[in-house]
Amino acid sequence: MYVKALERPKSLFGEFDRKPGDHLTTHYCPGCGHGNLHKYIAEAIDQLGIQNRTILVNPVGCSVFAYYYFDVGNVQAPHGRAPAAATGVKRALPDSIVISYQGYGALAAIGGNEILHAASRGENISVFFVNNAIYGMTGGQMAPTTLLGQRTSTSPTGRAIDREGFPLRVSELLATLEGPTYIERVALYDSKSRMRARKAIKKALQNQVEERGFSLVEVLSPCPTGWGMTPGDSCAWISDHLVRTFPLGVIKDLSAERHGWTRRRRTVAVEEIPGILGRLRNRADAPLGSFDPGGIPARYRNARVKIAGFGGQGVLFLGKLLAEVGIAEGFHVSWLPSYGPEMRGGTANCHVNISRTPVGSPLVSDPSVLIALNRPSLDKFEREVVAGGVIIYDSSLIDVPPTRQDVEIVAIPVTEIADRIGSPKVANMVALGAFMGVTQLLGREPIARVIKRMTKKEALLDLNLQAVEAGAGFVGALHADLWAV
Ligand SMILES: Cc1ncc(C[n+]2csc(CCOP(=O)(O)OP(=O)(O)O)c2C)c(N)n1
Ligand code: SF4
Repeated sequence: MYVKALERPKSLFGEFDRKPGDHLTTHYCPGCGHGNLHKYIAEAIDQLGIQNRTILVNPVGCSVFAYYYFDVGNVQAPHGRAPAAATGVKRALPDSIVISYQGYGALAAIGGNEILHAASRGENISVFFVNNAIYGMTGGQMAPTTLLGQRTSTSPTGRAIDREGFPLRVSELLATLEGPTYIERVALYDSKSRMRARKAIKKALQNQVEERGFSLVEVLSPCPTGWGMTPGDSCAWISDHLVRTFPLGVIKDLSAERHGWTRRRRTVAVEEIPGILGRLRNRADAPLGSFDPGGIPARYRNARVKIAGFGGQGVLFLGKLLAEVGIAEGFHVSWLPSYGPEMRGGTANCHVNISRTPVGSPLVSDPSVLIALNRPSLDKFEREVVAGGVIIYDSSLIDVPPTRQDVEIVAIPVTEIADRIGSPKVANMVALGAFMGVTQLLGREPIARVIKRMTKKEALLDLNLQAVEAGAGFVGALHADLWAV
């Protein structure tokens, strides 16, 4: 009689589809630690009963093909970006159990920033990372964790402090942050250390199931190929050398005191959906301020506006103001600034969407309205305007008018009007008035309200309001049928 003591965990496939003609072997080298680690993770998934809600974020590195072996949900992240991808998956599917699996090159070198911030945010994910002190997949190059004196393909005479600096202890570094809940370093070199690793892996997953927050297990793992050793010597090298620089044990553990650590989206009950859709529809149909929506020329109802000029002309403020008024009027809006490195005198432009339907992208690459306040801006953006759109430009600064025949052209001496009112600073408000008059999109009353709220200098308030009226009045004279002041 025999007792079956070892069984393949259900969360690992029995056969692998990776290579035609070979369904039974993995791609790992003999004696590699990745295989053990896969098995322990799969066992823990089985024991916790979470196979059907586990999503493994696969890295780039030796374990890039992990999705051939794990019978769970799988996502492939670019090199080093697994914690960011895991964050996205977990936020989108808070009930899933998300594993970020990485080598140390991915985690401590190119992805150092990703792991730092995922840990600092305390994402409720489980991170398993394999420290084999080199870059395995690409040929055994030096990694941040390479030991002092260790020879690798890129440190053939041994890692030296004066050339390559010290090995990086990421686990200790992360443990200084408030975000992480549980961090432990384990190893795979004998049966005792493997048992310890098993327990730590299960704990990291259990923490996530119980919503205890960010858990990370660092695994000192043999890489016979990269180290140029036999599997047996690799295990001995871990216990004799690697653990001296990377001591084993629990580095941080707040598991007992943390819970409810998942960021939950508000779930919507099925019966709520008609009400929500009704609200959205009403919003899109809502009367627009003091204006009859029928009065807005159809081409401006989902206005895509680009405003451009010199830095210091108030281009960005004008865009912000349009967006704020749009919000006050119940539109969907976005505002995206773009400016050069100079604080003054450089170029500046901004993209504004004021739309009756949700805005897909804040980028306005095909404006229906261009407000150009200097010549370089007109030269640069004139050709972007959609046919049937409008170009409003400052004719006091731009002496060469636009050449487009398929758009409406509104020349308005913005700077001159502002000077006459009393300050060149209010040129942007003159342009706002022109926009208001031409598009009929935003009401005078909400504009005045938002200007009052956003004008910091009391002395400028009256000038701003006058400037808007003057701009609107100027184009009103041109568009008497649309705007009467
Ligand atoms: C953005 C990017 N940079 C570099 C690479 C090349 N690259 C692939 S795997 C790898 C190193 C992997 O080492 P590690 O993360 O330690 O995993 P291991 O292979 O040791 O398991 C590198 C540098 C890449 N694929 N993508
Ligand atoms: S190179 Fe090293 S880490 Fe990669 S599969 Fe081979 S033994 Fe494993």
